[in-house]
Amino acid sequence: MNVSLPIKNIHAREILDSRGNPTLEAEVVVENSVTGEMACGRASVPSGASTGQFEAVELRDGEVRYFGLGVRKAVANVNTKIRDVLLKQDASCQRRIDELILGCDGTQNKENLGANACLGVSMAVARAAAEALHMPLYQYLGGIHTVELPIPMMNILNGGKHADNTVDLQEFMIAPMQAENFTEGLRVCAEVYHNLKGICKEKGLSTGVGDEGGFAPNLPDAEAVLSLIVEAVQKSGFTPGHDIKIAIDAAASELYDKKAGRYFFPGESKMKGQQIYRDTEEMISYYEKLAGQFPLFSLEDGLDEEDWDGWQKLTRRLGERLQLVGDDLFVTNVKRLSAGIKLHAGNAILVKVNQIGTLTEAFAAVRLAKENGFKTIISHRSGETEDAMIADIAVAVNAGQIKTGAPCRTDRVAKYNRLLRIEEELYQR
Ligand code: 2PG
Ligand code: MG
Repeated sequence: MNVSLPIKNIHAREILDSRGNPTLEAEVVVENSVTGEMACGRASVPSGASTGQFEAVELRDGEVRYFGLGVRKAVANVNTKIRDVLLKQDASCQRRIDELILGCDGTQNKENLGANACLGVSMAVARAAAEALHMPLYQYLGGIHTVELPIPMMNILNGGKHADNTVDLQEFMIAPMQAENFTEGLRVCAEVYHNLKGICKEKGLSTGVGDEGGFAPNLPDAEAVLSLIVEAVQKSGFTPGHDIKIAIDAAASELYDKKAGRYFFPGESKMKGQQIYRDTEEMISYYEKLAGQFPLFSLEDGLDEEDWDGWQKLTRRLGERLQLVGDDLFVTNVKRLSAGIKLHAGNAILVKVNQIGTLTEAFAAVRLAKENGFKTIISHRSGETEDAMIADIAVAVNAGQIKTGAPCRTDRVAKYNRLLRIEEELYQR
């Protein structure tokens, strides 16, 4: 007898994210048609700070409470419209569920219901289905193909919109290249993180952290950050470029001055006492120089989200040497990713489920990327919750890489700890 999992109830509420802003949490109750058992899945929605302008719409109330950031409208949409459409539907048909949500919204960018409303339910349905079938979520989503733990891209130094320091590029991450498994890779990165803290202390630099748990000292430029990280890697007994490589998320759309047609570096300008601008050519040459001096392997959002020409040039110049990751450029959207593939703009995609609003669409982006030789990285947002679903997703789709912040702040560590448990389940039992 085939099992089905009719949805019995759906409920959403407003909770807080890691920045103290409201976000949406959804719960879905299903019944196992064979055993009659009930199961509940809960999921919460993350939120970005350096959001891409082409992301699906995050519905905010715009009222006085919470400075306009309340999500009661999105919550109401779940508790009425989405609930009405999904009650009695089979939670084990994720694609059908997500299609019904899309149909209920009826817009291209989910402005009607809100991508936060859509995603909360989409995720909670998957979790409820996995619960009802007594399966780990990664296995429910990925089946027997779940073999690969992702390499962590650990953000140990924060800048840009994620911190109040003078570092203009948003994220400086380390990745363990030689670790025999995820558990070891995590240890390697965490040790470097602790040594980076010690070095900052010695140099009289702040050890306060940014939104993603990385340190956020005032430093003059990217070279200074990278030198510090290399020092921390060496102090930890690892070889930069061999054991550990470095990734940058420039989040360049945030630096782009549309009118001037070039990129402005406010922190570097302040530290050096002169206005620092770089045009597209200069940005590419700058990255080229950094890649020559430091063991970089990955560069995310090196240029603005609308600069397709620039991205093509960047990919021609550095695509053989670096993983060039589109985050704001692709926004987990198969249409934008298809354009990138055609134009040879970038060679990897950052996948954030809330950029697009349903699991089915996010998985479609991963599939399209893989079919075209693009690398995939499952990513958190700078505003997170204790929900660690991205860990399960990274394993389920064999993404290869995950970006989920520093080994600091429980909203980040929850994902790493979930991956430790998954690795144990898959390989050590
Ligand atoms: C990014 C993300 C996550 P935000 O730019 O990659 O690190 O930041 O969630 O603020 O968009
Ligand atoms: Mg990014």
